Amino acid sequence: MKPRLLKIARLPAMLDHALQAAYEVVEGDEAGTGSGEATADIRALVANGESTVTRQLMARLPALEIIVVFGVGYDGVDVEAARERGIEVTHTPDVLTDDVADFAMALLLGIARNLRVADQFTRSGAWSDGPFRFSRKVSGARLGIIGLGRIGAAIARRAAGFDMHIAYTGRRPQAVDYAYYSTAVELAAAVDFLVVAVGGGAGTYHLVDTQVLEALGPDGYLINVGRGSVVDEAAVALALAQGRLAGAALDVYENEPRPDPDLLALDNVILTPHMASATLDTRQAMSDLVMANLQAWHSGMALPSPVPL
Ligand code: NAP
Ligand code: 8YV
Repeated sequence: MKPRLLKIARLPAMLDHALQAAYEVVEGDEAGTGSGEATADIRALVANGESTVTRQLMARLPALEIIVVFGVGYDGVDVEAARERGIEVTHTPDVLTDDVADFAMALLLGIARNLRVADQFTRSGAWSDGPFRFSRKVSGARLGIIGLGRIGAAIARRAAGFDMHIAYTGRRPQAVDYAYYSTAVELAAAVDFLVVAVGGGAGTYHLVDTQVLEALGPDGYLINVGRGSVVDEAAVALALAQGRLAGAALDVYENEPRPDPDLLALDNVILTPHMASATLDTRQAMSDLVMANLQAWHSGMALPSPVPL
């Protein structure tokens, strides 16, 4: 008999198939099981980077031994509650870093050069009435990165290829040649493009607020590939509408899958559906890492990618 596993998030078909081959997959939700199935023997739970795994959910799963997150971000998992119970938590770092950094640059270039509106302009025939308006030069501009971790550092490496002047903020300075600012406000005041590459959770909630947007200013651009909770989305919509911010390109939102409705009508914004890591190659690598963590746990081996202590 296959062991039973609780799945509480939508996963790509390739991972669903791999899970189904090894487990009896019980489809559930963040409140427990959706179908009312018994959960007393469930020892493994699979979630994704956007999932919430509360202490209450864990309490409904008395045999739970491992929470496997399909994603690098695990801010929705109550890791402290898991530790108290000796439940392992794993995630999928590194394998998605390149894609997310590539996508951050695509968003940055896209909003600076106005790609979304330029495409509409060409399709609509408006070009016959004259040329498209000027856009913003990226090469040589000043870039600020909030969160110089795996993804932030990969963005910096790519931006160096555009001769950008790179600065960052984090909880502490790192041994790198980029300029360090101890606060997001100071960083925003010093750059043209501000990229959020930090994870979610209480420590980063609304790190980008009205004050940071004011510091970035009417010629500044905001890009978010980190977590929606890091940015005060209503404040961004207001600043864009009032011309206090030049543009924003967002892949993540406070309330997914519904971006703040005030953003939808604006021209100076690009909105993508949390897709920065969603290439076929990377989804396969993330799926493989999920399965590798489960297999290691089953055979009592060291887990390939537990969340850091
Ligand atoms: P990481 O290596 O852990 O990097 C996170 C960085 O954030 C660390 O360098 C950390 O540096 C910094 N940090 C933590 N708290 C901070 C704070 N309060 N203020 C400023 N900086 C802070 O993680 P990663 O692999 O780069 O991933 C980062 C995040 O990207 C994930 O957690 C996830 O939310 C997001 N993500 C999004 C997508 C997407 O599809 N859009 C895909 C993958 C990941 P210090 O410790 O020095 O502060
Ligand atoms: C995924 C993410 O899209 O890794 C993360 O933290 O946010 C993204 O890579 C997500 O986890 C899959 O749903």
